[in-house]
Amino acid sequence: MNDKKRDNYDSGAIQYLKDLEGVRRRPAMYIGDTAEGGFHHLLWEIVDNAVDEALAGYASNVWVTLNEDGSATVLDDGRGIPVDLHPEEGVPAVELVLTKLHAGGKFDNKAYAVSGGLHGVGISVVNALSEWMEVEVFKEGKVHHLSLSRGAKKTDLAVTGRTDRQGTRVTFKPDREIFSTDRFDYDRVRNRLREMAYLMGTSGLSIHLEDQRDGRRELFHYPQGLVAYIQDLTEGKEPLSEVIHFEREVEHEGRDYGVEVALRYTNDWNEGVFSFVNNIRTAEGGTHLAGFRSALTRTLNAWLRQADLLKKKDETLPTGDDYRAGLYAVVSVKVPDPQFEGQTKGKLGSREVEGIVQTVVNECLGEFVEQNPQVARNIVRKALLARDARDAARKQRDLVRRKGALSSGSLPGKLADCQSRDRDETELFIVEGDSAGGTAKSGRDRRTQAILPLRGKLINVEKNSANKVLANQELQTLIQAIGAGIGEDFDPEKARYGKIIIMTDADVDGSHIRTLILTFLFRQMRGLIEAGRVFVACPPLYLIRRKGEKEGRYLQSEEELRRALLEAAMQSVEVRLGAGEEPVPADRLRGALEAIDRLEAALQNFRGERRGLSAGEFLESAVEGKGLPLHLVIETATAKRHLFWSEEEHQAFLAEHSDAGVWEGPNSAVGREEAEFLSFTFHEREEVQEALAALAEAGFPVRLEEWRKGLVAASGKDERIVTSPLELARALRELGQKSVEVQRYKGLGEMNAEQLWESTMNPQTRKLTRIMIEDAFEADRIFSMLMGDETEPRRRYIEEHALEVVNLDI
Ligand code: TTJ
Repeated sequence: MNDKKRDNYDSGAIQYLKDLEGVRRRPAMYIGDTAEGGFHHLLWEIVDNAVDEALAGYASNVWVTLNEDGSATVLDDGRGIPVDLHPEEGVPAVELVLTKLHAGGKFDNKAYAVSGGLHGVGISVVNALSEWMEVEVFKEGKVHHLSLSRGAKKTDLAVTGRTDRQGTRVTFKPDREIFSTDRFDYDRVRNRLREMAYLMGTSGLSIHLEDQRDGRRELFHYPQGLVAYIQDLTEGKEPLSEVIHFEREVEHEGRDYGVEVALRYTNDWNEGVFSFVNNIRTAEGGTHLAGFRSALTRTLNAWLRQADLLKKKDETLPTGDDYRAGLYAVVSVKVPDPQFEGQTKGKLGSREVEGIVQTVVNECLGEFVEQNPQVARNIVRKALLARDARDAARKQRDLVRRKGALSSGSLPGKLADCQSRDRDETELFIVEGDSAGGTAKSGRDRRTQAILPLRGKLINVEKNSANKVLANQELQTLIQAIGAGIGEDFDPEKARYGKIIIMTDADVDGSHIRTLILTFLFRQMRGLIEAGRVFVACPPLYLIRRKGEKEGRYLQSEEELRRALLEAAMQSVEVRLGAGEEPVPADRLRGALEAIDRLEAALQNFRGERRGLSAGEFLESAVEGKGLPLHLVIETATAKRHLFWSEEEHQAFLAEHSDAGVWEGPNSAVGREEAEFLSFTFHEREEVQEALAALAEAGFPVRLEEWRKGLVAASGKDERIVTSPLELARALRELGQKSVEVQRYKGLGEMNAEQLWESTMNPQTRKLTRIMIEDAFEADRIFSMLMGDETEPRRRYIEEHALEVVNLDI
């Protein structure tokens, strides 16, 4: 590097780090939020980059691994991120894309690449929000390695070995300091990867997913692309035809657009239409969907007229709604520089696209119906039936309305209404069973909270016609209480409550009833869910209170319980740094407890049994001046263990044994079974060292020999000698536990009115989960499965998911 470049680079590097610190200060600006959504966003960002390489025709496999330590690895077999020096900045290109904000995805001219689309915040944002990140580029026989942490570079890019493979591998762990969750959700990841595989199937892409935490693995490979998507979406339904598929490229004002549509009609009355722009789902639709819908109605009605299928001259034609019944379709467009609008930027706004899609669908579908009159006839007949059913349902509603069930004037007797008429502050609790309903009635805030107990069997919306559903007593009660009508008459503005909250037990029955209610709302009052007004209450799992006291705290998770027990220790346990010494004062003890909590969290997924070194042995391996080890290499033949404290020592050792197969994590060139050496990285090293430093700051010993002398933890007469930080953590938790009572709740029925209010209904203290239709494909599939005719998949699904508080992937 010449001096000028170096100066450039140094001042650049400082600026980049500042930019990424800005990302850490305001993460939501870049990834939406710091909960589940933003957490997974980091993974989509990395995957998008690998998939772009496949889209460009240079990679055909992407491997995604969810690791035991909470990190994720993405590997592709593409060209590898460039490692050569950037001409102006004098830094390896790979380093630049990882450390410079908005440099991601810009090193190639990718008109419709995924990473240039909706997600595209750049991989430097992932770096900024990761506790650590390892990047390996396999190129021209060499392994180039770079490690980073929280936006900063930890090591320079260096060649660390030789390889036969080609591609890029990125492993990263989202930062616990930023995110409120620390777990990748398998279902969420699989749904997204599967969707990508469908959308990009025809380019030959295979996406491999493996969950190291439980061994699950799946391959997504759909060379038939959207046709396979629609086939799978309509599986188990009665189709009216094969999948109709067409794809066109269109030039418009000098720019290239792509339109691809796959559609199929089935015999059911639901609709499943999904739209995408540049391979990103547009949940709120937009101009492409509008163009598709109007062309569909126009083309089919034109065919209907010329085929003389109307019996009477003045008969009304089916409407767009009638053509939606039983329709399953994917509309995928490629748009240069797309404009997005709407609340979540999930709606395509680009005006020119409507006409482009319209023209393509008019032509292609027009041609299809000309050539397949039998299919066209079936589709059109179905729409005529839908039209008639719509008329009949209207009559039925009028009838029911006259009897009072749908009018807002009369309210069901079971409803305990609230006093307030200011809708924004009101809530309707739908409660399972009369007994919990009674408790809720006495526990509620009468001013703003209404209670509707539902009892007995709710009718299954998936299996019954609209008329029957409307005639069902329990559902009529619910429709009356909400007061906004249903189906096409549904008007969310008329809903009598601001929030609809479903409150059921956290068991199998509870989840079944919750699903029945959600299915009904999804099919008949979808607008409420879309507006984010439907919630699930989260009753607590535990009540913890000090012995002899009445007041306690409600806890929602094991994690909260762990913290609460340490907190209890704070109140009741004395710690002395040696026998006969003064107890550690309260402020220092608090600092120590926080450090211990951090230590336990960092070592929580250590999985010593798989690495051949326990968490305790790891801590014991600390060496003066060098700290904890960074790598462990195991010789498989002899089980001999080699520890390394630096990257250099580790690489030197491996280089010396470079003929031997080394397994270094999932998707290594050699399988774990065949390898002569297993190599592990202790990514938790830094976090553990920081926790130990915090413990030292609170006055606790740094060196192991000092711990060996024995510390004393005591609660009253119960005294324990501990000789390591982990033993201290265990003793504190056990002693803390003795001062409290922990009650586990199995259902709402175990709580009295006051407890139910305090733990589940009080807006100040409760927790609610908002139901969102994040994945309508999944929602539709799951509802059909849970409520449809096939019993086996339903049983399996309920068994797998019953105990999750709410997890319908919607
Ligand atoms: C860019 O243009 C020159 C050749 O390489 C192109 C490129 O960047 N390829 C690329 C990036 N392939 N794979 C990636 C990639 C893969 C993963 C897993 C993660 C990231 C951030 C990028």
